[in-house]
Amino acid sequence: MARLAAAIAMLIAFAQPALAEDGYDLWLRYRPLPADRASALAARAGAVETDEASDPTIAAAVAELQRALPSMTGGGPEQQGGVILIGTTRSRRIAALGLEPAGEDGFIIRDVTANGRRLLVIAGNRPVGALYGAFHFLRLVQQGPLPAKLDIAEKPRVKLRLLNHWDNLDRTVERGYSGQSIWDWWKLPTATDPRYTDYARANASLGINGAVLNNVNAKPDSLTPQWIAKAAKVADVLRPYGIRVYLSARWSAPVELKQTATADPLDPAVAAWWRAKADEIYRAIPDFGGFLVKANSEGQPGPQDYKRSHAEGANMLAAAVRPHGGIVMWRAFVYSEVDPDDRAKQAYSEFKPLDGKFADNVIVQVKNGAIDFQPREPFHPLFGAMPKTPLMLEVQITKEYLGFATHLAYLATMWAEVLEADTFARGKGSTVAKVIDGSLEGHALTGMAGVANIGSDRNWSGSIFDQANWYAFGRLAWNPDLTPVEIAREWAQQTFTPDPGFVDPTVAMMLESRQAVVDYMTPMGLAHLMATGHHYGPGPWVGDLARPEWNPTYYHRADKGGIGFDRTRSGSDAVAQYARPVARRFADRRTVGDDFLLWFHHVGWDERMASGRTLWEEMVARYDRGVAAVEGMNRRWAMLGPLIDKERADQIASFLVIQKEEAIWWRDASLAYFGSVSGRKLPAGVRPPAHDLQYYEAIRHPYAPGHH
Ligand code: BDP
Repeated sequence: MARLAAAIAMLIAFAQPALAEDGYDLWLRYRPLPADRASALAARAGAVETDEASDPTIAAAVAELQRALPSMTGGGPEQQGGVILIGTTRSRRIAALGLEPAGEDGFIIRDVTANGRRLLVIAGNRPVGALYGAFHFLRLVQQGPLPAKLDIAEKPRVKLRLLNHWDNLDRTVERGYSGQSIWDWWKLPTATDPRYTDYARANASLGINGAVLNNVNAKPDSLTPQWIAKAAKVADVLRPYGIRVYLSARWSAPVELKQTATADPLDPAVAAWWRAKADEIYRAIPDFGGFLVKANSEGQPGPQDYKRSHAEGANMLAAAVRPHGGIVMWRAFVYSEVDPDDRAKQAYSEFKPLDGKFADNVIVQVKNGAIDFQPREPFHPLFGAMPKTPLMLEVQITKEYLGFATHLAYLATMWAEVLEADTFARGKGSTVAKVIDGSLEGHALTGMAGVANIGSDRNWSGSIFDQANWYAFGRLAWNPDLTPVEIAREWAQQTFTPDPGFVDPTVAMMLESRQAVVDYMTPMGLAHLMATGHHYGPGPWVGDLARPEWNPTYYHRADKGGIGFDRTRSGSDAVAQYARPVARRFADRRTVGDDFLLWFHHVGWDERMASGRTLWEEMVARYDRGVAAVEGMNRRWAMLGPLIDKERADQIASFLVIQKEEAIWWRDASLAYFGSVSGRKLPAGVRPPAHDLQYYEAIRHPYAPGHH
């Protein structure tokens, strides 16, 4: 009997977490380290100590270390070596060390000797700083051998680091390609899911500190007591991880809920309703972050329905949440079918005159480009143009326009391109990064939002490589100056293996991947050429939709003579919305560069490009280059896949095949169409499209995911 009990105890002691590599563990895999690294780690960090275990955030940090370290070192409690001391500067032991972490969310990781004992200290001013420090430490451990002495101090550059979930109350996800919403609204608030905690851990590991739970195309129901209780339950689970909950608010909610006669922001009854609603939400969620609003955009109601401005609308809501320390994120993604002006100009035209008119707890949320999350857009002209208003950057992590969840497109390169772009708002060096981190104009309220790619799929993001985009978003929101290559490297090291034989070529593939998508979908500054509705696959021929600016033909303007949207003075003059040096560069055919050529210029098919080719030949070459890049990725993965686990390797391999087929589809359909419009023949030796144009035009995909 005793022997049996002992055997069971042994089994329990040696039970390892299941090692299935289905992607669920993301970059927090904590797999056993090779023996030398394991013993070095145990000697350094065999046990965890804290004086603040009663704090739920510190407890979460300790739990993470205690889950990770034994798993990586392979050691049970008897193998303890060095000690990690974790906590805040409020703890006496940490205060005695004289460490000074920076800011509210910053942390320090340092090897110290105290009373003859070697300690690895992870400290923040607040518990969440310590939590971020713990995750940072685990990131380093998973990346390879630790340096002999750690002395790290970090703090985030941006205050609001938020995911925007476009999740509907029926659990569908607008533009979501990873299954259903992770929020199982139907079962909330009584039942939660362990996934919520793992979601929180993953976000906290990156420093993401907020989540807007519901779609910007919001329903009024999400503001009813029933749904507030559900959101409150989610907030309870996320809170220890430093993540606040926000809600998208539908402008006309009080009217639709039959509680006010109007949604006019200047009507006192409307303001009173929102104040009471905010009070009610804060009673349920004391640290509620605030509201995100899509107003007067794509059919959504808004203050303009009552002849009031965006600022009047935003300020009314801001007053409602102000007593509780809440904020309003007001989206600048607006364009109107009754405005005949270039869609790319409309957000600037509406918002620029409102600079200085927003309350100080309002931040205006601006997409990276002026149209709509296309594979490549020049930076949005509002960046740098509203110095008196805090602006937050909105990027789309879910790949609505870059191949859904199957195409490999690493988006850090796209986001870095925007963050590094120089607005010249205050002379050279006025990058978008400095606009959104507040340093250019001295704003304290700063932010970056990413439209989440997270769903109920076992691997969270629909594909393994799409996890890298969630990861990269969080890392860039923490520090917009991190480079795509360093982010890709640390992600791949943690997600797969630190082996450079795998990591180096995988990172190289990631870095090329977004340009490949640009090349096979929308080369040379083209944009918005996708099929209608679901946005899956090519539709450059579409020109019969009700609203002019929904038609691909509106964007490419191809005819017998040439292609491209003239946004110079001879056209829509959108270039004039940029600061002078930028406007000059974009307006000049010699300086605009190939990447944005057709975004700003209408160019003759036979005009010569820098390469010496005609425009038509250059476009053909780009489409071919895009397809070739994906073929190359398939070949490379055939070598790399065997270096990792079969389950993930096989899924990646099969998705690369889908990407190849669809790259060819995009290329063939686009060339068939543009060839027919231009009347130009394919250059000698170029493979003709597999089918005629009618074939591509007839393709329908009524059941593509993510549609709304
Ligand atoms: C577009 C999406 C649409 C969103 C909209 C937005 O197609 O589903 O509602 O952006 O950002 O790209 O509001």
